[in-house]
Amino acid sequence: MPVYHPPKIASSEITSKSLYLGRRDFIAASGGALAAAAFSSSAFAAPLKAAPSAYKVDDKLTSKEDVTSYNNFYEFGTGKEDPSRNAGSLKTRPWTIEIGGLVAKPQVIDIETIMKDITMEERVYRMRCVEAWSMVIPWIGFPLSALLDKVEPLGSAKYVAFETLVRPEEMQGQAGIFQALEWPYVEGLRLDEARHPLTILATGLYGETLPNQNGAPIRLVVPWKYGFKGIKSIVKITLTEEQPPSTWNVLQPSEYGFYANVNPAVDHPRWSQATERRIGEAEGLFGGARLDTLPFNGYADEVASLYDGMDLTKFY
Ligand SMILES: Nc1nc2c(c(=O)[nH]1)N[C@H]1C(S)=C(S)[C@@H](COP(=O)(O)O)O[C@H]1N2
Ligand SMILES: [Mo]
Repeated sequence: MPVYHPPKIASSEITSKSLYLGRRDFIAASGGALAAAAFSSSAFAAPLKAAPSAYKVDDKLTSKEDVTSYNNFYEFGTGKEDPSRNAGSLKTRPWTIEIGGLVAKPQVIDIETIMKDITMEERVYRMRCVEAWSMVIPWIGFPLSALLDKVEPLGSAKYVAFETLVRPEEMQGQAGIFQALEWPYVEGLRLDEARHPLTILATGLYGETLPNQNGAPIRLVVPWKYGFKGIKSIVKITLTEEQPPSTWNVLQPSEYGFYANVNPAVDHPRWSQATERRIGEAEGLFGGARLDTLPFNGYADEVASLYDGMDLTKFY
């Protein structure tokens, strides 16, 4: 029986002095190539063609180095550098996604079929973690609605539930005595959120297939929500009538909601959500140059109407 250790996000992740700065110093001190290679398992990434997209923010891109070496993927450990160090063991082929529940055409779809049948496009999105840091990432993917269309959701379907792979032999954070979360990692969206054109399944970033640490071979990206909604390495999608469980909400409902819309006006009980630290951008000595966090992460024009009439301090 594993011992279940609910994680408390350290305050060092929230303020500017983080492990992340330690990593940079380490790479500089050990002089480049070897150290950099140790932090990157993008050796498996292959070029991936994608159409350019209209969905593109103007913010400066976060470097590929940062996007692929500062990660949250607790299946490979709770440290920011653990996923890039440990996710090389994940076998991403063969890979299937089982799609079922309240649909007319339940099916098991092979990732190769998805890559072949659906047109991929680039989406440059901001990503805002609930820990108050953010990145700008050039994803490659396709609207989740394209996949939902294939299975034909029934009229009774109101939500979409997602599950990550459970495979302790390849995911070292799932093996052993101490485990951070209950597996599988699960997430969910309301069906209208899932069908929104900004909601994508990503299969790549920076012009290549997804590195394992970013959720290969396929993960969810919902740019107006906190990053934990973006469930990685998906193996199962289920259409449901009831609101499905989501890992962080089940773990600590007072701190992490089901909706998790980025909202500078609703603070996390232990830290402010009004500002954020853009990874890779210098902060002043006194922690200056933090960016203001935008309602719905800057996507309010597109998505605010999904929540008309809802009290966002209650449905956080
Ligand atoms: N299966 C799974 N998905 C996950 C996580 C996780 O631990 N396990 N972490 C989430 C969190 S908290 C964030 S911020 C994003 C990070 O995505 P990135 O590492 O690609 O930037 O993944 C999300 N998806
Ligand atoms: Mo996160």
